[in-house]
Amino acid sequence: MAIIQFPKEMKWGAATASYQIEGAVDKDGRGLSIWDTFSKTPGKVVNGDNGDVACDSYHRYKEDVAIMKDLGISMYRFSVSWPRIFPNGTGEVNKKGLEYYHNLVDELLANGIEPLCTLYHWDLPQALQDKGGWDNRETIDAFVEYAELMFKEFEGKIKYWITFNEPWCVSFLSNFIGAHAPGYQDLQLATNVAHHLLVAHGKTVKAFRQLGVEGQIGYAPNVEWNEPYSNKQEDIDACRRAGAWFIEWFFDPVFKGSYPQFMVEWFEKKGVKMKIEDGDMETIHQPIDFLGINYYTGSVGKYAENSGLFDHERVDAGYQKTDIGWNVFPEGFYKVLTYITEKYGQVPIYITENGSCYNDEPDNGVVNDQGRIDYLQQHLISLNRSMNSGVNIKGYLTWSLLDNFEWAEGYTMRFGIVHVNYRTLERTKKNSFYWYKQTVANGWFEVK
Ligand code: JJW
Repeated sequence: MAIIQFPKEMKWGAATASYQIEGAVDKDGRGLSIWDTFSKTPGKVVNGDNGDVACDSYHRYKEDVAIMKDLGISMYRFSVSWPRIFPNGTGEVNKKGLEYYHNLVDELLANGIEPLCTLYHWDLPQALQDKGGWDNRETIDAFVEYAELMFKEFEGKIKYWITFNEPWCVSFLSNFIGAHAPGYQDLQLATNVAHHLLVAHGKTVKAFRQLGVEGQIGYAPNVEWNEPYSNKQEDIDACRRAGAWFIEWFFDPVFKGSYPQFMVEWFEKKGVKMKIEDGDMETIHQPIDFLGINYYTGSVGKYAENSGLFDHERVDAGYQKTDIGWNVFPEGFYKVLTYITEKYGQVPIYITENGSCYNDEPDNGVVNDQGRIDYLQQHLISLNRSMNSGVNIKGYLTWSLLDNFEWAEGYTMRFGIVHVNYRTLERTKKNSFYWYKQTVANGWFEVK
């Protein structure tokens, strides 16, 4: 038995994203996003699911805030649907869209919950995709226009801002692997997109400073831990490349103002030409107030000639898997956080996502998701170890408050601590909700 104790100042929260929970896709003047298009393209999403209704949080946000209040969290991370604000991506502003987020934010503040707002959680206006999306540098300016409007509109109400959620997913998963919208398979395109996201991030941080917004701004890359199968140099190097695709590729430009040279050389061997314009790297290299980290999983891997992009292959090392098939790899959470701190310094970190997929259903009103409780406990122990090793953790937000639209997996994969019945839209608090509630209230838990 052990007691795992967290500092009193630690913020506890939960996270969601617009397209995954809101529904109401044709309400109040919302424009289309690339996820409307993608989810309605046959074969892209399991069961042909889409976000038309999702959790209907657009209409049920008061009920959802009441759930958060009961949970006792001090912070809620949500994202804004860009096409609700700019139905055409740029130009005319849709007042009704702003009104929805004012209502949500006011409800949060009235309940003592700090809003943490993500500006881009994947729902790019389709109107901008029609002009090339993130491959087109005009999208950078459209994003800054949208961000500036949001900063001014919510000044004094929203104090924590995130530019981009999971830039690796937005670029490589969506434009090289092709699993997410817009679904292309082109490494040059994906590399351009990754760069343009970083430039848009930097320009937005600059605008935030120039406007003198009261608050803090950061971004939220997703990271995985890649553990070498052996201490052979070729295994170590393969895992270093696989890991750097998430970490160094997206961190070095922001924290050091350059791309990792060994990765650039590897990409150039694959035929990629870096398209960097004068001033881009200085723009990206802006001090940020905090780093958001999304961590779910890690894996053991080894060198395998001509395997994938990096001559790297995962090895099934017998770890338990969540229902989506991802390894439960809590030591990777500790390792990645200490790695980032050693490399980039003691930057303030919010864990903006961490959670697991277990598809337990209610039984007489009870959802016994013991797998999720175990996952949470193991990852919070790793987090606590990292904090005791000098990692500057300010807060922890679990993914997700609610079961929701899990992108290409549709509604088949549940990450919530609250169950959602997608037929009736009824919410049922899972056992993990009660475990987390107690942990949040105490600031500690007992390992059993
Ligand atoms: C990789 C699948 C083929 C979300 C991936 C699929 C295809 C080689 C969860 N984070 O819903 C990563 N999530 O919206 C943000 N994070 O490859 C929030 N990453 O591989 C959550 C999916 C993901 C992924 C999913």
